[in-house]
Amino acid sequence: GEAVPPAQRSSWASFLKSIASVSGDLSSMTCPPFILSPVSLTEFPAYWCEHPELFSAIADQNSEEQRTLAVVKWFISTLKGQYTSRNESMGSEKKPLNPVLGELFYGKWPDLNGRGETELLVEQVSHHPPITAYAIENKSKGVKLVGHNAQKTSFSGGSIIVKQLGHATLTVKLPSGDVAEYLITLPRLRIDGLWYGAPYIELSETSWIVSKSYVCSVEYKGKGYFSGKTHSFKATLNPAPGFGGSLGSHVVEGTWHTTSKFTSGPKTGLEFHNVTGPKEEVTAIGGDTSGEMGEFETRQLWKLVAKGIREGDFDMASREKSKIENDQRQRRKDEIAAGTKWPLKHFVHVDSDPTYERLGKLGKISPATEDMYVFKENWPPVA
Ligand code: 0T9
Repeated sequence: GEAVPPAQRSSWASFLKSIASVSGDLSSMTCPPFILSPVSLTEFPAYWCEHPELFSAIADQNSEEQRTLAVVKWFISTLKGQYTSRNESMGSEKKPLNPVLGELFYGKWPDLNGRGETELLVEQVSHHPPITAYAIENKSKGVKLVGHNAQKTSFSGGSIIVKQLGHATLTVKLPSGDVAEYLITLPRLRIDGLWYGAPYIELSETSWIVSKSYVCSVEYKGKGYFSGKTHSFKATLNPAPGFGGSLGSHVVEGTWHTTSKFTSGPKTGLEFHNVTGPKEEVTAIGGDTSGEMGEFETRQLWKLVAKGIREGDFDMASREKSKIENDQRQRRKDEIAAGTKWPLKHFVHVDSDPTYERLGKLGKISPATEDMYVFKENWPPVA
């Protein structure tokens, strides 16, 4: 454990031992302080839109084929932020703050160069297991992403394996009045580098982007696999059954944290995505107790815990964290006593998702159905 501060080596070693035995949900495990992040998981859905111009560009395409390519390009371009940004900002992957039930995060990306404003809304819809639901919308362009996330973790060969549960649906309002739908599933993660105290993520297996006209698989490989390079992927776009006559096939290969190009189809040789330039972080909305979100706004809620972690005052961090957890326990007890349930603010939980079932079949996605959190359209918040 070279990256582990000497005083925390034994606690890191016992943490590693315990993850080998705790399977399923790592979110509530106690970690040595050096590996704690001051950012809650409710902020992570912002990674979906750190290239707002690629999100809005989905609406600007004039054919089904071009639109699908724009969706895949936007998706691939989010991966660098989703899976490597903590290494860049904090030196390694870190354990995010585990959100409380009802925790909220709202944000936006401004309207620049006619791309329209994009709004983000996140709500922690379950605490145990942790489930985060989100909606991201560019209203002026008619592009909207709604999804939820959960994780199932296990330990294998010294790495943490994270199976992502949940999915997202992207909808695009077309000039014709129709709505194009894209089902998006999520890759599997392996967290390596644990032994050294310097965790980082590699992606594996396959995720899907499926609409009624196209099936796109994205295969992920790390060092030593098809291109030999870390963070490699291969995206294969094929027309869905019945669309083969009018739509073309494409293959794209590269590394998702840098660039990729077309390797098969009419655009062979051309660049596909390029994320070597800057990204645009979300602007958080709210965050003071008098606002609509009150104490449940993530940065407000975790303010003192985050300050403790950032400034190395871990006694304060753990004291403040205990306060939040005790308050949560009391709320759950009170709800049981009153026979009530915590009301979700923006989402409604349902057991199955018809869009997932219909499109999932085209990509042979398993499981055959998944639950979902339907976004109530009572948003954006009145500023
Ligand atoms: C959805 C993303 C997800 C959330 C995080 C596995 C993880 C929690 C979930 C999947 C986002 O769209 C993408 C990126 C990073 C994922 C996190 C990485 C991570 O380590 C945590 C888990 C719960 C841990 O904190 C494990 C313990 C820790 C010591 C390893 C650094």
